[in-house]
Amino acid sequence: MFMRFGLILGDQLHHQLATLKFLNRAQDVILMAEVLEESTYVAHHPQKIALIFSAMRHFAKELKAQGWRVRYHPFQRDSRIHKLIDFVHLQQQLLPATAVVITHCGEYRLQYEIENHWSSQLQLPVHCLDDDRFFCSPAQFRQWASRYHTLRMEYFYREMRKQTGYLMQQQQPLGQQWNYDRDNRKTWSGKPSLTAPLRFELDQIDLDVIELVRREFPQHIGDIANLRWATTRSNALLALQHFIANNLPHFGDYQDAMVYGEDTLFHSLLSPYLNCGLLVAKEVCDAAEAAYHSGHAPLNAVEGFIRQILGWREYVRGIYWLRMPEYANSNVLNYSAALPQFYWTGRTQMTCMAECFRNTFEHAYAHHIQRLMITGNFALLSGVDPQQISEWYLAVYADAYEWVELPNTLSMVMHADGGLLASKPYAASGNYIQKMSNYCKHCPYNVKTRTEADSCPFNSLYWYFMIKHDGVFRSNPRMGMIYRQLDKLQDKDQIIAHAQQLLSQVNEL
Ligand code: FAD
Ligand code: DLZ
Ligand code: SF4
Repeated sequence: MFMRFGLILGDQLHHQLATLKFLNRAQDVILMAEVLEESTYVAHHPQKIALIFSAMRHFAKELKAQGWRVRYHPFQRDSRIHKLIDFVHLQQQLLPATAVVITHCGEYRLQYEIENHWSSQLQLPVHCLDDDRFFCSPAQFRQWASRYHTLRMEYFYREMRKQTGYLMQQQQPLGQQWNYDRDNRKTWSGKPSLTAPLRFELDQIDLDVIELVRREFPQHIGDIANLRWATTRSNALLALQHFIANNLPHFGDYQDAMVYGEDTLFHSLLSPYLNCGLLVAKEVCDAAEAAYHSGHAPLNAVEGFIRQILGWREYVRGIYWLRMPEYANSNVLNYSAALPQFYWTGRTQMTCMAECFRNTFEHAYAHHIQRLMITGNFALLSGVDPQQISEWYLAVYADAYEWVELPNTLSMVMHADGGLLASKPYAASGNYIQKMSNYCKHCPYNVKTRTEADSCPFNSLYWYFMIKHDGVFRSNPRMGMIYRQLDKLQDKDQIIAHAQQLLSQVNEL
């Protein structure tokens, strides 16, 4: 009887995955493997590895219960199986497979290997299926992109709203407005009250994996003890319900807020599940839209949330597959500074940065504004090599996969591609951070000054950034006001000297 292997990756843990729909459970065999190469190509946060391994083990168990034949390789550091292909090769020696089937993977590095080398190395046909967990395929995005000179997310998003019908009525956006971003910039000062993220009881599979990660990856930075992520689909569905019930109604208003000691506010914490397959984008958007129609959540919240998934998430994936592999080397500002050590130790006196690092290391999580406007903003202002900061973002978050991390880091944070995603860089001084958070109240630096010994480092670095890149940004119509302000500053020389001095001893900040 003819039999095929279906290889399922750690971020493809979905029961309706294209591979599973394509194969026949009566004759084909599913392969899954925990391997060294995937778990060390960056120094992933221990919680990210534990989430993936445990979710893989639970998923394999569910497949077996449904009648699939599954061959599963648990992690063994000294095994000969270092890479995914090694496991396929081993199974080939045991079972007479006639082909390998795989759903298109999320990272270029692995997809390239599979497309270009696996068939000849295995001497087997390798069929690659489209990943239909997304609303927009790379081919559809390419077609969309070919019609526009500037690839603005907003235009793409409107097209996706029309295609899916989310929050639409007779081809028009509900409320006669596509985007409620302007309503979504409130600061939070204690009300409405916050609900703690759900924590899930650990079962034996979770405990075994935690023990394994502790033992095998001791050098990876991040706490394993605080693992609170769901590792099964049923628990991920509970996390979705928890978000819709408690946080979605306020998601819009406080989307950009940051609060000392509060790590999650009204955010969903769903990205790790969306990205590894425990949840799919459609069911999450459906649940949010239903909450609007039932009167549970207001339009600005639901539109804001759906835009993140239907808009940003799909858009960055499209950009990634459109622009790779050259994209990964983008560096139009010619940045080369080393990533400061505090990105790995978390030790800095800058309270805003220390808070983001604490959240990151404790929970393998930081919300979007912490990533973009604090740790990202600092890397932009201090001229960090885009590849080093990209590697950091890929390592430290439970939701990090290159297809989503790279465009956010290179384009949105580092402006490394010259402004594909954003018409101006997301550079900000301490003034913005003070406006959107209460971090500065807890900080030894003075957010009001620029060039004193205790001045907020973001202030001089911000103006130094504008001065250094005058030739690039002055002509940008969205930055005219900033340059008019810069021209009026009397202390430019002191700013330059102060910023250069900070950068020369950046690890002391
Ligand atoms: P919420 O605030 O609740 O948002 C809801 C969902 O919208 C998220 O779960 C996510 O799926 C989606 N989303 C929101 N913003 C974005 C965005 N900019 N791009 C893509 N999807 C988005 N997201 C990842 O999933 N993986 C990454 O590796 C990743 N790296 C990032 C790196 C940088 C430098 C920046 C600035 C952002 C990055 N993001 C990444 C986007 C965003 O920060 C996270 O998706 C979000 O913080 C996840 O938390 P949440 O689920 O609570 O999100
Ligand atoms: C992230 C990750 C890790 C840490 N480990 C594994 C693994 O051992 N086996 C596996 O199949 N997948 C793992 N993954 C997810 C892959 O890295 C991911 O599938 C690719 O990067 C493609 O997106
Ligand atoms: Fe951050 Fe500056 Fe505020 Fe300190 S004063 S928290 S460094 S913005």
